[in-house]
Amino acid sequence: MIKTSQEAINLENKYGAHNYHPLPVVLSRGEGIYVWDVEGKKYFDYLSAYSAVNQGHCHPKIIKALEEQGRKLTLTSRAFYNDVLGEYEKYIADYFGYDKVLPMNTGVEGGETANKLARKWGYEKKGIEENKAKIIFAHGNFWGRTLAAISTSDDPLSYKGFGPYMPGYELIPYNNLEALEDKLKDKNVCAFMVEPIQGEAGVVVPDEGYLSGIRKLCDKYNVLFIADEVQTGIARTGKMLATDHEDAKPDILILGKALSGGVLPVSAVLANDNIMMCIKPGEHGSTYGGNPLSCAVAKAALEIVKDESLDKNALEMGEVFRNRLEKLKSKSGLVRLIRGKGLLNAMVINDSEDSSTAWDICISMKNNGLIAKPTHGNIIRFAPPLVINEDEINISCDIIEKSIIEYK
Ligand code: IF1
Repeated sequence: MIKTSQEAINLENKYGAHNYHPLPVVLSRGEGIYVWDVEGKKYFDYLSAYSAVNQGHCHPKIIKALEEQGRKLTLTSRAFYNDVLGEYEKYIADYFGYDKVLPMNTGVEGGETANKLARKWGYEKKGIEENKAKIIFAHGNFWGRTLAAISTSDDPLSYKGFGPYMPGYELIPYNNLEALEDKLKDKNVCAFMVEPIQGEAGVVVPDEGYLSGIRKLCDKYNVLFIADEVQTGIARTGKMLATDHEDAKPDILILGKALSGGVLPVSAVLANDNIMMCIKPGEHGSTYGGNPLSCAVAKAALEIVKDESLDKNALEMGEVFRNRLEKLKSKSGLVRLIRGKGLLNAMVINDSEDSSTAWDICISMKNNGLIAKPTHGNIIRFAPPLVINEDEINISCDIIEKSIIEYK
């Protein structure tokens, strides 16, 4: 049993791969918007596990679903039917307005599934020559750590040293419809996969009209619009989906993270029959994909988003948050800009990308009772659970303000 934070850190250093550089805080309890460290210190959680804990830590309704199903049937594999999957599939397909869902586990498995679906559709429905299908991505994209996902990355931290890379991918600038139209004229292009707001790139919000422009161009050139809503979905940006901010319904929708409220890995790919039925029995799968425990947890997590109007709350609290931090710009030369939508926001620090300023500010916020983490060097992402209220936003902004103003 871990008694001190240092003990936990030492164990992770000695026995765990060093594939992360965590903030020096050791969490041992979570409830709603708060987490506590081993010594019992309380923090506002402003990362929400990269937007997986939108419903708040250990939401009682999700934990109840986990316990009840966990005592009954957790995993059958898809070799057999079970009495939970079909009901969940209907629930989530109706919830987002698609014919069908293909259930997976992690976000990147959702992305891989979407890529396979798009290629298969390209060959069977668009008539692209076998092995010639191309998928277009935007510079700054991030959709996970598999070899395909790093093959589309232009961030050396993601791809360097892991080659050779998956062919059939091309990159264009984000938020640029002319560049997109240019690429879509290529008959071998089967899809354009994009985040409606780029998360890891530092909460990059595209111009109004970008998403609906993608929709129109994909219709014009018979190309599938794949929306990676693993981070922006499930009410994070103030709408159920970030693509709901415009007339931009994707052909393939990828969900993950908060689909399970941070309780266990659940992802999903949604599409209509003309696309989904291109994958035949035995052509794709996963041991845990669609397991009864995940279905019960995900259904509860989705019900909460509607019951507690988390999209509306994220929209309103996001306004309060950005208004507060905008004021900070005039009080401190450290804050270059604030950007975001709903409760997916970021602060760009007035220092170079490779400076330690953003990290140092996160350390000082931690000492003041709020945990957040820089994405790239000089950008701090702020993404609290969507259940946060106005008083809690103001108290946490006091902490952010204090940490920035005191920073020397
Ligand atoms: C890490 C951040 C990184 C994602 C989008 C798919 C996935 C992710 C838009 C894959 C995952 C996680 C991965 C985690 C840190 C975090 C992250 F953007 F959220 F901050 F890295 F960029 N699409 N994002 O953001 O989902 O397979 O992880 O379930 O790898 O360090 P996953």
